[in-house]
Amino acid sequence: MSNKPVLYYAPRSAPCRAVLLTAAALNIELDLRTVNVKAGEHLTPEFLKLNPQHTIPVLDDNGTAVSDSHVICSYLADKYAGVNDSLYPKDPVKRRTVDARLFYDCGHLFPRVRFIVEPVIYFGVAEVPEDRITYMQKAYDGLEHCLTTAPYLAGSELTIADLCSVSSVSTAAAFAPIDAEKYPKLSEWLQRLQALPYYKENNQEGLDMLVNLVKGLLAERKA
Ligand SMILES: N[C@@H](CCC(=O)N[C@@H](CS)C(=O)NCC(=O)O)C(=O)O
Repeated sequence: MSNKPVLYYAPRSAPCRAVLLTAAALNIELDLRTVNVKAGEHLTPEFLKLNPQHTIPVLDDNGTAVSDSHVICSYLADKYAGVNDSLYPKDPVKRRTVDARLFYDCGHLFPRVRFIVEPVIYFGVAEVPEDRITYMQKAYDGLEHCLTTAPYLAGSELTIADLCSVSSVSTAAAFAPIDAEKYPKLSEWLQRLQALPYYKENNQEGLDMLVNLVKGLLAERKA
């Protein structure tokens, strides 16, 4: 008998929240184990055996270790979605669009988010430089164009690209507001994702914890 897949994660982390959203969309129960990055729990020999790159999230699916949130989400969808493959289509033509959107999150969205929040959490920074906010907002443009003719990033159906991107975008928006006049489609998309029945529990709660932490540290240091 196989056990529930174990997810090593932190509720505040955007990539971890992407996996929680995907698991909820697929109706998969995970065995959640928190990892405290600030305390160095991701650098223990046991954790390094699971993921030598020492990032969270990491999934341990009955002995199969999977790292990187985008890879975990595609793995979960491939393995557990059953006949309805809309979250991560098997058709190579459809899948390539989803993959391109996932890589945009991995290469553009999340790195810009992390350069806003991580220096505050880990390096005692007292202010987010204006150019980081502007640089974050610049990445909204690529999303707006994806959404010109479709409600979701890869077309007419919700995919893991939306779930991975929304964890980054919702975090970004707390620090680099989305101008609804400039990015109307992106603003609507965010509201569409926020209306998912599993969004609050699997993204909003951890997001609120992160935003309160970062804004609290910034306010303390400004005082
Ligand atoms: N591309 C990775 C990024 C994961 C990542 O950088 N996670 C952060 C926490 S939000 C982390 O583990 N930081 C610790 C480290 O990089 O050593 C993913 O999507 O999983």
